[in-house]
Amino acid sequence: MSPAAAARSPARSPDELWASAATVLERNWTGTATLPSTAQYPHQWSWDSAFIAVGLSRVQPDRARLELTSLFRGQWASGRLPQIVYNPAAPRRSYFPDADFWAAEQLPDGPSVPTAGLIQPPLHARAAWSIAEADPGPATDAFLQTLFPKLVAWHDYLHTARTASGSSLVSIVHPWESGLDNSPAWDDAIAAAGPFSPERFVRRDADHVAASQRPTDADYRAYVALAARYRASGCSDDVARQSFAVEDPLFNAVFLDAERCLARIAGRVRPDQVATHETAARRLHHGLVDRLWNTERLSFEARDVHTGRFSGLATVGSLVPLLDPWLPPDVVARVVAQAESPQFAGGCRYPLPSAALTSDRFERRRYWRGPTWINTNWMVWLAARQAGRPGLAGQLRTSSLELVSAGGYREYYDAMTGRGLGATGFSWSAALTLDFLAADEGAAVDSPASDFSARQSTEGAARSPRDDIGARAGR
Ligand code: 9WN
Repeated sequence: MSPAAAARSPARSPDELWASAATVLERNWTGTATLPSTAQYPHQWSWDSAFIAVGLSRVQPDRARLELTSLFRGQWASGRLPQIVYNPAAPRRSYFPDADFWAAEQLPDGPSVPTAGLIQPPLHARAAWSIAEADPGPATDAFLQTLFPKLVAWHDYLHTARTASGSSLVSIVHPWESGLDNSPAWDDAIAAAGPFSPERFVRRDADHVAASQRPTDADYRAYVALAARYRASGCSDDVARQSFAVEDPLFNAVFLDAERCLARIAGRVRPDQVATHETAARRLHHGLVDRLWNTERLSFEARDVHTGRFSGLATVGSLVPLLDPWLPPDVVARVVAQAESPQFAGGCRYPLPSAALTSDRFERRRYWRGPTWINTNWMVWLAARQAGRPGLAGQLRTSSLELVSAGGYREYYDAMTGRGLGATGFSWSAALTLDFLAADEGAAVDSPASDFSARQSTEGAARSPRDDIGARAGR
């Protein structure tokens, strides 16, 4: 850690953080999966489970494997991996939209357990690879063998069913599919998809979190109306038929990274398929650069598939394509400069704000329109390490650990003051804290094999918080 970072190191010791993060995950564990937050989100969410599995791989790899295995119980015959796998033990009316809203099991290709019809960013191969790195051995080998075809089916679904004509990129057909649900990047595409016929529903999301930190009623009405339209289309895979269809830099960069991870997993279980997934990652690279790099604003931006127009907005999602290892050096330099500029890290005490601080759409406390999130910090941290940018990576790791240390494991945080916002006892904030703490800060990550051996040798030499928690968890 640099002297500057050390001077700003968290008030709570790494051991305390480690233990408290593991406790949050323990509390949110249902026996087969981890709830994002018991009161606010009482089901299993797709990309949450991936982040959670990354963290669990550091403390309880058996549980990390079970987390992903139970999520894939909800996979549809088409390969679709849904946004939510509903928890039968959740109290009735504790979350909306519920399983009855989707009635997904009634669709011809629907799942055998109740799920939502939408999807979320495909981080699952990254999570599986994290498990492979953290816990090599026969249990992980067997797990990868079983999971590999399911990951392939999920990725195939995205490549074939979710791309607009002539594009290699995935389109999201609802803001909830982005994971950055209320981002200002969707405002124009939502407006163009309206007007929306009124749906009868009761919001549950402001039961536990202040309404000022959640979407406005108007935005929520649009989300529910778009979801109802999608359900009415039979959760159609025809992107052109959907009134909201957007190519998003974060979603597609995560997918590119997932294809690279799947190529590595193939190297373990199906060497004949390595090249297929490397090629798919390359296709996504070309799509990202050709379609989502705005050469006028020198920024990655979401693009409306129907109008071809860029969102015109920089959000934290604009920085995630740094995960692409083939970006031209001038694009890498520009994205890093953007991350460090007054738009993002340079303008606040606790980066990275979810929307540019300089935008007139920035809202300090409303979810995804300004606050800092641990999961986006983690993705840009991973990307910055991969891109050989230790300064940015170190800043994001320190900022994240300071946030959870002072504010607890909250859903998001005020980028100016660090105040915790949204749900409490939030699983991915806890899980990714474990990953930040366990990571060897100096190691390069582009070559997973060398990264893992470097980490093993440092862990072998020094007492790690992981050893304590492993012992407490009875490993
Ligand atoms: C809708 C569970 C999810 C996250 C999303 C986050 C929020 C849900 C909601 O919570 O979305 O999916 O009801 O607001 O935006 O990224 O997966 O933690």
